[in-house]
Amino acid sequence: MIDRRSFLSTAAAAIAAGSLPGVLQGGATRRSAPRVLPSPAQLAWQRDELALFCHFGVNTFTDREWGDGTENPAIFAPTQLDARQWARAARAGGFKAMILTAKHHDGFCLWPTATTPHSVASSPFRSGKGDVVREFVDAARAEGLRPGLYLSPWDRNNPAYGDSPRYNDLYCDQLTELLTRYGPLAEVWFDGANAEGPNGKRQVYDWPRVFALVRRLQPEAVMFSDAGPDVRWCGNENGIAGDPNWSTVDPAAVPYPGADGPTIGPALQHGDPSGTVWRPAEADVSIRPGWFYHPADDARVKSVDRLTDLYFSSVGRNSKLLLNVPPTRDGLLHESDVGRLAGFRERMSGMFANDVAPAVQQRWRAIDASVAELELDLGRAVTISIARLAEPIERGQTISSYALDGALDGEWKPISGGSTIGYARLDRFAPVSIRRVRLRVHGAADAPPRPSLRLFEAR
Ligand code: FUL
Repeated sequence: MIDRRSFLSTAAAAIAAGSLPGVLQGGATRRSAPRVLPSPAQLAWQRDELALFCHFGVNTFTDREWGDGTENPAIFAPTQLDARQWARAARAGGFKAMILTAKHHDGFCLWPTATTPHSVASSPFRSGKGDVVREFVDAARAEGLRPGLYLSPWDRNNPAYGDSPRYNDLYCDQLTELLTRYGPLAEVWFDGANAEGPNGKRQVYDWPRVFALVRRLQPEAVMFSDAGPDVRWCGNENGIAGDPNWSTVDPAAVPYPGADGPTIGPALQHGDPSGTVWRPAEADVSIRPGWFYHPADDARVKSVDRLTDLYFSSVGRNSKLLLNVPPTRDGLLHESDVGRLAGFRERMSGMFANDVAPAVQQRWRAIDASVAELELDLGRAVTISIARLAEPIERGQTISSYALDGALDGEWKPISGGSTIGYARLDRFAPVSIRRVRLRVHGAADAPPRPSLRLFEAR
């Protein structure tokens, strides 16, 4: 007889937690619409797993998080700026992409733009001849990393801001410069902040125009904002993706960047199994308390343990980790931060060094229309403490719950279990000795695809 107990108890627990409505009550809903699939750019974005975020600009020199736009460009004076050092540290940490704040809310442009004098061209940096964006993209590529750029829609300096058509033209001109001067970009990042307040300026952004411009000028880049269109925000700035976390969403649930309301948070965190667009979640977080560098935070850089937790709560929950490591006033990453990145890489290499089941025969069979199982006999007793599950997302996302059981000699015992899998699901558990393993998966709207399962030896 088939033992469904552990799977059912996992699914029941998920339903009790409100994360799996209807899985057991109604059985699987068969899918009638075509599967929603990721684009090649979205797949490449997800496979990077780790991207470094660099918040750098006038705030670095004023010790603030949000500049008000009145900063004098003369304060922007990094004397040892070395973007290659940033890129080397990122690469050494195992990162595959890197995103720079080309312009933050203060409106100061890190490239010599023709749209405003409020830029590096008016600063002492490289005697007004410098271009941080150029140095950044060149350094990223030289280290094999894919560059991306952040261009804040909110601009507290530009006089056109609030005069909607005029600012929209200017914003598109700035984007055009960034998208045409610096070669291929992997990601274009639009944050959702706009805090002018009740008596402040009201700017109505032309998002369809912005998105169409990026698509036309950089068809291979993914666009991030709360609302996508390619990658969505995970709903918090703590690097913690939702559970469950579907890469599909209902586009009406988060209609535009910066949209607010009680339903937005859950929609960003969890996605929607019957969503009609592929829009995976990106989990952003800073290695320090703030996004910009503040000397007072030098002793508050996240530990290797914390960074490891973040990997599990982002990549390990079908998301991507965008970790901010802000350059200092010198224009270098601080040695503490560089050390943490290297320590993180070392920890990862140790944790994922010994896959105990790389070439073991696996048996895959359907239990019924919505449940299937993978069974492995490792041929020897091993002690494991991490499981890495993955769904073939190039064919969409289907699995809505899973249960992992192990057996040494006798009966199956639960090891872990949960809701969605997607690109990756990472489970950590107390070391357990097993010889046989069984992974049961439930498909939400289709028969579940064969997942991959990797098990790592406890160290
Ligand atoms: C937010 C901004 O307000 C923060 O300063 C930071 O850039 C963060 C990543 O996005 O919207």
